[in-house]
Amino acid sequence: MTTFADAAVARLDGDERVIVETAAGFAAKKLAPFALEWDASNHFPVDELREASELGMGAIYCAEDAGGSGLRRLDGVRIFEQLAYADPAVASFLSIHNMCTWMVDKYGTDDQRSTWVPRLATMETVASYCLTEPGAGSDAAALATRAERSGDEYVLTGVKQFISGAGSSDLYVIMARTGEAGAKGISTFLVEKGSPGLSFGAQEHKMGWHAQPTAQVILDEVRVPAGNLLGGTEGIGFGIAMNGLNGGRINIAASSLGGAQAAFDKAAAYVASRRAFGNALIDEPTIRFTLADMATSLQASRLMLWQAASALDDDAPDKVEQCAMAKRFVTDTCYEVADQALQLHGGYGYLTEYGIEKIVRDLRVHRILEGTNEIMRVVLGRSIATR
Ligand code: FAD
Ligand code: 2MC
Repeated sequence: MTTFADAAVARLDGDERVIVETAAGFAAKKLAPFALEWDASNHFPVDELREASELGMGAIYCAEDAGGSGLRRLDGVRIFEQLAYADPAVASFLSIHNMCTWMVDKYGTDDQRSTWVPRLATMETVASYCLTEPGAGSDAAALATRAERSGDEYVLTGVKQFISGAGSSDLYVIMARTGEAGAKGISTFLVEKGSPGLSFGAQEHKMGWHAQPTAQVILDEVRVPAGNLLGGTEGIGFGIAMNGLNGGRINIAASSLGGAQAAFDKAAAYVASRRAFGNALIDEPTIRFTLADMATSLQASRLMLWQAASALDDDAPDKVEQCAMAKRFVTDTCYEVADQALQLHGGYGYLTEYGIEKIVRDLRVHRILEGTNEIMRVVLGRSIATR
């Protein structure tokens, strides 16, 4: 069956299509066959992530001079859709790693870029993004982790909450306070695993995202060289964190799209073969209407994501709003599509082996993290009110 997603890819130009097909081929071979097993065993597939990096997926939209792939955000969201078609949890982690890599590439000093970006691109170094704290989630600018200058070092103390990759990752990109209260007093630091005073909380037990770890990152007077202050300037860390998240938000949404597309394809095939009341379920008009609405939702999500990604590529004046709008719409809409796909499977959708309930569990958290969907509305609402 040719889906509308396939048709959208078929219309891309040659290079664009090769990028998408490379990601799809990798995902089908290296991720999809193992997704249920990794979910059941809480396995974080770092070896497969490193294989993805051999295809340029460790530093997708970073500059080539430092080892990045030099692709566009638009290519990025298409890649994450394909990876998530196989496993939304693994795709989402790779999107976080790419967010961190881009932050170092974009804002790092020459030394920081040449030291870290090549290793991040090959995923010899895997990175985690550390903004959230127990007392500061949505209100990220209220973070309390402190970084005090001491000679040619900084000393970091505080707790980061819900950190994806915590304990496994090699590099922690940490937002900490070096100055006044609020956004302007925040700086960003690169902290290596193994630094004395750096430890991790117990692994959280979660509804989904089982194929990647989540835990606290605990900093107890962790000393880092002053050269690990990202960009070499205090007070610019909140802007670095937020600009990283603009891309992160559309990549997480692309992971929702890939997961929902997979759930839709399974549901469309299922209702074509399942018989009830003397006919295939797909011959029931209300079921066809449901599929029609689901396909429309997926296509609307895809177009919105591509537009928001292009806004980032073009550094458009409304890029923040476009990314927030796409994150809110796509993660809500695609969660709904995945849930409808489960419903169309009847009781079988609730069984693990059909792979639908995992998609629903994985996609649920996309409405919460990288800025909750309420915060996306806050961002948009402020923009509308101050026009
Ligand atoms: P709160 O901020 O306490 O919000 C609670 C509720 O209030 C939410 O519904 C929220 O939308 C609502 N709310 C808050 N303020 C407003 C408002 N002004 N108007 C309307 N509603 C509002 N963080 C990282 O830094 N790095 C990671 O790698 C990372 N990974 C994560 C992985 C998982 C599995 C999870 C669950 C979370 C992860 N997070 C990570 C944290 C995530 O970003 C936060 O959970 C999220 O930003 C919300 O913060 P909070 O949980 O403290 O909720
Ligand atoms: N892009 C670029 N800059 C941004 C920005 C964005 N998306 N959002 C805010 N800024 C800038 C803003 O322009 C301002 O800069 P300046 O002082 O130069 O004018 C500065 O940041 C402070 O912004 P606000 O005055 O709007 O700050 P406020 O504290 O009122 O609100 C808010 C900020 C709510 C938008 C921000 O705290 C937020 O996005 N919260 C959600 C937190 C979040 O997304 N967490 C995700 C954690 S990561 C994760 O979940 C993973 C899975 C990895």
